[in-house]
Amino acid sequence: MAENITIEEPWTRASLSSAVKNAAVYMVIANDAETPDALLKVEGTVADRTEVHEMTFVDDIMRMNEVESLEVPAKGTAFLEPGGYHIMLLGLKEPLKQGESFDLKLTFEKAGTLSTSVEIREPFVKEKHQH
Ligand SMILES: [Cu+2]
Repeated sequence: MAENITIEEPWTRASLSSAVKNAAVYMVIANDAETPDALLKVEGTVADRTEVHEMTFVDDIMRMNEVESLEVPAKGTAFLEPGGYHIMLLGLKEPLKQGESFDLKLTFEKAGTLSTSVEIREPFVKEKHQH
């Protein structure tokens, strides 16, 4: 049942320029059911492809791998956050503009398909002061 799944605070960053063709989307997925669920598929119209990715570091080198499914534990949460799991938008059709939003459709193994509105926040700006 879709009512067992709640998407909290879905967000991404605005594109710094039109040359940027990819973006990562973050959110918290809460499962209120007594059984685990899994995110299987994400669809949207803002990009050519939408994948679920995991970011890992191997010998200090950042890698991103597509995952077939992302488990959401029973009575638990799955965190999609910078440095970990994220939804990857590949081939953005238009730059993402701060303050706007767009829809994504998420399909879960048990809860079925639900739609969420992703908030576009300020672009990533490199820290000027590094120690
Ligand atoms: Cu990615």
